[in-house]
Amino acid sequence: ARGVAAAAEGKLGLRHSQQDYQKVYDAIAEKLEQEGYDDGSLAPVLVRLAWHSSGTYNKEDNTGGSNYATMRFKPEAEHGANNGLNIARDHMQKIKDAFPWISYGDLWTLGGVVAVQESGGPTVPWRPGRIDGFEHHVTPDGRLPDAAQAQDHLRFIFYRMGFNDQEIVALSGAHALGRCHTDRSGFEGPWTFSPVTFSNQYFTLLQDEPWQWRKWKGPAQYEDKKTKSLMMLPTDMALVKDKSFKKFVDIYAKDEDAFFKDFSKAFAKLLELGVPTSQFAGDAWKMGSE
Ligand code: DDH
Repeated sequence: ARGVAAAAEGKLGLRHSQQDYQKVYDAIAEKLEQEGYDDGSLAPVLVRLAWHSSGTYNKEDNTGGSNYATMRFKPEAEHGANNGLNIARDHMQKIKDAFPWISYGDLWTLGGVVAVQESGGPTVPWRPGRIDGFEHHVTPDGRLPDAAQAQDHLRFIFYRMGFNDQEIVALSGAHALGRCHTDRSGFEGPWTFSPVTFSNQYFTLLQDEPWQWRKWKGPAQYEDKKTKSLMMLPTDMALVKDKSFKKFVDIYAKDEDAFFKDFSKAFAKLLELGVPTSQFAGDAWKMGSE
């Protein structure tokens, strides 16, 4: 098993230390804020890149996941779910140019960790070891969730990755960050009032606000009755319609620490899907900009 790790290191030329990766972390962190882009930060779209590059995993045949960074290849870049992620990939290419020794899979997943932590979220343990693969590693379209569907679909998609109901709800809390774009998914608007701050507001809003169908020409989505400035997808609302999911929404709405703890665990697990343990040199690190 160590042989594979050694081969991976050989391919990279040498083994890099935590301090080397911390420099990459700092370079990503330094460029998160982008005046004029969305709500002023690239963090949300970098989290989405990390998630979509990992969420293709299928535990049945061990295909997909973050190992090979296959979204670099046209077929996967063009999967409908990945619309707009070219913005995140192009941005991360500038970091890659400055640190050419890092693999794309490590870079994109580290980007997700930086984005969550620098937006005020929990520390997410992370370690390097992913290797760049080939176009034949691209998985078929349809492995990421379809926002128009409901609880059965969520379970079908996330159980395939190896997650349970609690982890599905915790991961969904990432929608505290960011917004939907009509030219990417067709949906429109942010989930929370502070879309560049990682918090449990997604859950408090899901629990407390009255939501109604938005009347518009776009795809079916919900709006909050009071301000009509927030949105929920049909898959988001499934978390309060389904009893087993709702139990965890209530816990996370009440207890932000519980959400942070569970999110950190589930997100770290997500980012390692499809990576053979033998490619990791040791335990995960806690990175950060102290
Ligand atoms: Fe998501 N997500 N997501 N999401 N997601 C969108 C944006 C963002 C679904 C659909 C959409 C997760 C789960 C789900 C983020 C993180 C995560 C958009 C809008 C759609 C649609 C894209 C656009 O128009 O720009 C669905 C469906 C699910 C589900 O079924 C569970 C998970 C698990 C995560 C995660 O990171 C762990 C983030 C962040 C965004 C905001 C992106 C942005 O540019 O802003």
